[in-house]
Amino acid sequence: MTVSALQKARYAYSPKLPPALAEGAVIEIEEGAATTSVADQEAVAKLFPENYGKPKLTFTPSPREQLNAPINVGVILSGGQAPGGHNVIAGIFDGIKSLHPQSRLFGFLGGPSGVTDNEYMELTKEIIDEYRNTGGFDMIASGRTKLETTEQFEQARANCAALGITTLVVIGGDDSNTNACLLAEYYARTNAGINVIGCPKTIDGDLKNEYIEASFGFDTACRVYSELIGNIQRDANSARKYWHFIKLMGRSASHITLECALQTHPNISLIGEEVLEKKQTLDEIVEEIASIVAKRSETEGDFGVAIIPEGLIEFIPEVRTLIAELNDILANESAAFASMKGRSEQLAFINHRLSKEASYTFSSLPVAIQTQLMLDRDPHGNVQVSLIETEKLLAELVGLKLSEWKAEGKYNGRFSAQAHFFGYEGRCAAPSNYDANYCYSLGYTAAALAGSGKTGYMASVTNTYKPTSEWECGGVPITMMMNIERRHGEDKPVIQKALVKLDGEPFLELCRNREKWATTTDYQYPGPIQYFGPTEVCDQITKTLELERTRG
Ligand code: FBP
Repeated sequence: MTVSALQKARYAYSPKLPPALAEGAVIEIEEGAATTSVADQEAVAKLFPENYGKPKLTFTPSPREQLNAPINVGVILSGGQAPGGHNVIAGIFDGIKSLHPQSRLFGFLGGPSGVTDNEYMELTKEIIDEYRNTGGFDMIASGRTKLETTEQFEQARANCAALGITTLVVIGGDDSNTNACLLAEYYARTNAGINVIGCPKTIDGDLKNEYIEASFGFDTACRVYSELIGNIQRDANSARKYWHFIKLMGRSASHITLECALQTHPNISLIGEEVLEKKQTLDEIVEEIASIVAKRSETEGDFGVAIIPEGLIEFIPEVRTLIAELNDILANESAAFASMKGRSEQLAFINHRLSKEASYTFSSLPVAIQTQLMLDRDPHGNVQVSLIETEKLLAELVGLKLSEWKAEGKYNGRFSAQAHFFGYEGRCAAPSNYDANYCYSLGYTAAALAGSGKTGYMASVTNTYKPTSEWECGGVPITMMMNIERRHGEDKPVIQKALVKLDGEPFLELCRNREKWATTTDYQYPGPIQYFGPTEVCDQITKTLELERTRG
């Protein structure tokens, strides 16, 4: 295999570990007080009698101590790719080897289905070394199969037992970690002899709380998008003839858009959570954008950049109601819907079942968007917002609004729009130093939890806004993060998504600046991720983490 010069250099990078792990195997654990879930305590406790209330765990630096016998661990990558996944696996590998040199790591292939279908490979040093500090999930590949039925749990148990696996590590987002917790509960209840540990992954940044400071991949993905936004801003400011509408990944929460806004200072940054809070209609959003376009046309020129979170559409109250109704219809009448022939039959089927208000909203949307809203949900019941072209919808509606204003003599500019979607471009980038260190530490922490026989925990590494010499690590009970939500037409326990807090420092920082960024041209150009060089360039943390932890 030939590798690029950068990749070769990155192989040589040694990720840093928190002091509690740097000494080698960690067995010293400090247990905190009993914990409760973030909401719906009674219902969550009832569903997780084995795991609910477990204490939070903190590792303390301790002398090297090895296990008496090796352990076998299985690992699954679940959901969308996020930079740093390979380092989590490398961390697990090195961690279990430090616990006992004969310990073995098995990677289940293609996501959670690997463990039920018994598709796996043993991860040896040679394989691991080939992927250290690289982006992507291609070492074992990922998938979105949902592990939820007893039959799947039993298949997974049998396949793990055959390999002598006593801990399964699930690297995933909120939905995958919810299922990891269900699996942990089932295995504890049935004395299966298999523990389950989660790791917080998602570029979306919405799996975080007091103890999970960030989901891995968010840092790198935002840096890639910010580089691209900066490049487009330079182009916009050079050509001065286009308005660029850029949709950014982030299925529900708008953390990515907010972080990129803070890194690049675009003229318009829409935040879904604010739209919901202000109950803004689609028309109001369009009017707000059009007003900025018109104002800039008179002062700066007919150019600008607007960034839009892909989840925006779900935050617009009337569209949110529509999507909730669509979700229930598509979940409860999937067979009948599938039997409809052609788009017009499908539209009639849906319209007939929607409430009057939802039907009105649905009918007012362009047909392309209607069709995109009817597409299959993912296995967790989510609308696949990356397939909905909100950037084109907004560009089109803003164009129409400006034409109206022109006819009324209120606007005299020239509006020409370009639409972009940045998502997949950032998910497999080589992890930044932050993600390389964080992911390796998460994997090593998961190994330590496995070595201590813990289950139902998520690996946690905190203080990451400080130098690695001050990082702390341990485990957080997954039930602590749960509440009850409606999914696929049913109430289910799920990890609560961390949405953008409107009273949080990152959003307040945007508010303090957005008038200036809208009316002037104050673009920032962060440039590409730097892996080598001065620490203030290479070891930056996200603005979000910095503002949340140092000013929050
Ligand atoms: P995860 O939550 O699984 O990490 O995935 C996040 C994400 O990248 C979203 O930002 C995006 O909407 C979605 O995955 C795209 O999914 P897919 O890879 O299936 O197209």
